[in-house]
Order: sequence, then C-alpha cells, then structure tokens
Amino acid sequence: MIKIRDARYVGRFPERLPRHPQCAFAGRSNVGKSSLINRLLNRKALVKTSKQPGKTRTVDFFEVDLVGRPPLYLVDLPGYGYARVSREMKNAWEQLLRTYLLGEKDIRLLLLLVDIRRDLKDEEHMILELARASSMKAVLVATKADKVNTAQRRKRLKELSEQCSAPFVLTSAQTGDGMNAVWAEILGALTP
Ligand SMILES: Nc1nc2c(ncn2[C@@H]2O[C@H](COP(=O)(O)OP(=O)(O)OP(=O)(O)O)[C@@H](O)[C@H]2O)c(=O)[nH]1
Ligand SMILES: [Mg+2]
Repeated sequence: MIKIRDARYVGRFPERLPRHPQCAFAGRSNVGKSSLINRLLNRKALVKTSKQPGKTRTVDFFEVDLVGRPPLYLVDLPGYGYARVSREMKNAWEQLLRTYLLGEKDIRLLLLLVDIRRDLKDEEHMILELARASSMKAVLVATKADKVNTAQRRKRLKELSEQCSAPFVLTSAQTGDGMNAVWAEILGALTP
C-alpha cells in the first residue's frame, strides 16, 4: 500500500527545475489529468480542475513525499485540442511539451490519458512518438471509465489497444477505480 505523507505545488517549468524523478500526465484538455492527480493523492483540490477545457496551460510540478520512499514529482502537462484555439497557441503548447519532454532527463514515466469513449488522434501519436524518441516508458490511461458500462469498457479497451502498443490502465477519478494500478505503474517506473 502506498502512503502519502505530503504533496504540494512547487512551481512550473521552466522557471522551476525539478530535483527528483518525475511522472508526467499528458492528454487532451478535459480528459481528467488534474482530477486524476488529485485522486491519486487523495486531495480534493490540490490541482485546479474545470468543466471548461484549457484550465492547465503550464507544466506544473507537484512534489510528493511518500512514506518509506524517495520523493517524486507528479507533473501536470497542459491540455491540448480544445476548440477555438489559435495556431500560435497550438504551437506554443507543442513547443513547451517538446522542451520539457525532450529536455528533462529524469522523467521516468509518461501517463497519456485518453477518454475511454474517444479514439487516439494525431496529438496522442505525436506524444507517444516523443516518449519513444527519449526512451521514456509510456502507459495509456483510459479515463472516465464510470461513463461506460462493463461491456463497453471491454470493447473500448480492445479498440484502443489496436490503436497503440503501450500498456493500459483503466481509471475513474469519480469512483477511484484504477488508482492502485496507476500507483503500481508509477512505483514500477521509479524503481530502477
Ligand atoms: N465522470 C467523470 N468525470 C471526470 C473524471 N475525471 C475528470 N472528470 C471531469 O472532467 C472535467 C475535466 O477534468 P480536469 O481534471 O480538469 O481535466 P484536465 O485534463 O486537467 O483539463 P485541462 O486542465 O483543461 O487540460 C471536470 O469536470 C472533471 O470533474 C472521471 O473519471 N469521471
Ligand atoms: Mg488540468
């Protein structure tokens, strides 16, 4: 069992440079990155979430102290793909993501979140390619599992696994399903 002693926001990239291994959360805007981080840390509102897409526009570091383990950062990456975004903003997002993912040396795990009801698009393939390019382990997280029934879940997992070769975890930030599985991936990636 994982025990969290403390978790806090410590700043954003590139103003703040991380001092510990990181686990980064990427995905379309509104997919549930910030909600997942809160749920993993058993915190209601450490990370701001919103019904309005485009809430997180920065690379935010959350330092986590675990009982009996070295500290780590959970990193909330800016969401992409929301409507009415200008070309400049899209470029800025991609540039920020590339600088962080390709430049930062101690990212142990990339969690790529996809809404269980949606298929992988260009952006997800681009992020998986970035992870491959920097030999980073990537795991797909199918979010909002509470939105579909058991039969649909199975069907969607099969369809998603045909779209990419990364391993999968199923989660719901609403019910808490899948939190142990995500922690297992994080701890596995942290252990050399
Ligand atoms: N039903 C359900 N809703 C969820 C779940 N996870 C997140 N949501 C909702 O989805 C909306 C977006 O969640 P956020 O966590 O803010 O999404 P985000 O990926 O951080 O979005 P950006 O910051 O815009 O990139 C909020 O209204 C959440 O309450 C989930 O597992 N189930
Ligand atoms: Mg967010």
